[in-house]
Amino acid sequence: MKRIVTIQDISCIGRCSLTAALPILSVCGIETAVVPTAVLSGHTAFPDFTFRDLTDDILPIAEVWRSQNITFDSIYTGYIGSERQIEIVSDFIDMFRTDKTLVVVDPAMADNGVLYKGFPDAFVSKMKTLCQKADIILPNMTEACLLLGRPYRETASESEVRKILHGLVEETHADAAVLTGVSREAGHLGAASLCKDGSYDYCSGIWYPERFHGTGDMFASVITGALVRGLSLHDALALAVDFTAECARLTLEDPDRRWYGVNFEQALPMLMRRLDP
Ligand code: PXL
Repeated sequence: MKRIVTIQDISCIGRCSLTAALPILSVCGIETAVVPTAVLSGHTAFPDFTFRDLTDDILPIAEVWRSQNITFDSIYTGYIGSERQIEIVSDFIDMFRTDKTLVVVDPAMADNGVLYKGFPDAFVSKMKTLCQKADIILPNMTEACLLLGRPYRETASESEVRKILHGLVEETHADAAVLTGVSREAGHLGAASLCKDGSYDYCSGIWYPERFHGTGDMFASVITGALVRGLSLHDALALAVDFTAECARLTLEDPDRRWYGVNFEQALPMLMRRLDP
């Protein structure tokens, strides 16, 4: 069985980061080790929250794992709480990466044109250095614009999307960049990708006109799980887009839906069926 380590926070309530990545990767049939970067009472969109920083636990965990010869097929990083923590996560990648490791960096730091609460502007250039360690990066439009120092625009033409993706691949040297939150036709929302070899791809699903929190984490977890399972980037992209759209549909259908995250749990059977038909 393949084994991933995912490095991100535990938002105790909020349906994001580890509480989403862990069940999604388990459904993908992948053993999932976790390195929690921080424990928050809830994600940073809650009006207030506790934050226990676990930066100083990361390298001791890594050192014990190294002494036990534990290896990973993939290292997948998400929300990281501080610039110092990025440096330590970067050291973690250096400790465990081999020629065969797939390093996925979701630069989870911003949405809707703004950085998440608590991040200084300098966080962006630090996150860019982590992206430079990745095989695949998965920014949304806000994160991509920040990483490239471009002004944020909610919509982008196809040529702008291609330009952004070219910029990302060029400046991070990642094998592939996947840009989420791209809309090319009315009523559809999807993701576009560009590989180092110049191959461009776009997949879309139905666009539900509502802003949902945490969908980037669902998308990143599915694409990582699918790639580790051996799917092509195109198939992984299509699956992640469909899963995210299904999460949105199920959430809108729920009269008791919560404001802070999507009903991804109800979409897990669909993910399982698509991976093991
Ligand atoms: O969904 C991304 C995310 C993860 N973790 C924390 C967050 C957010 C987004 O706001 O605040 C703590």
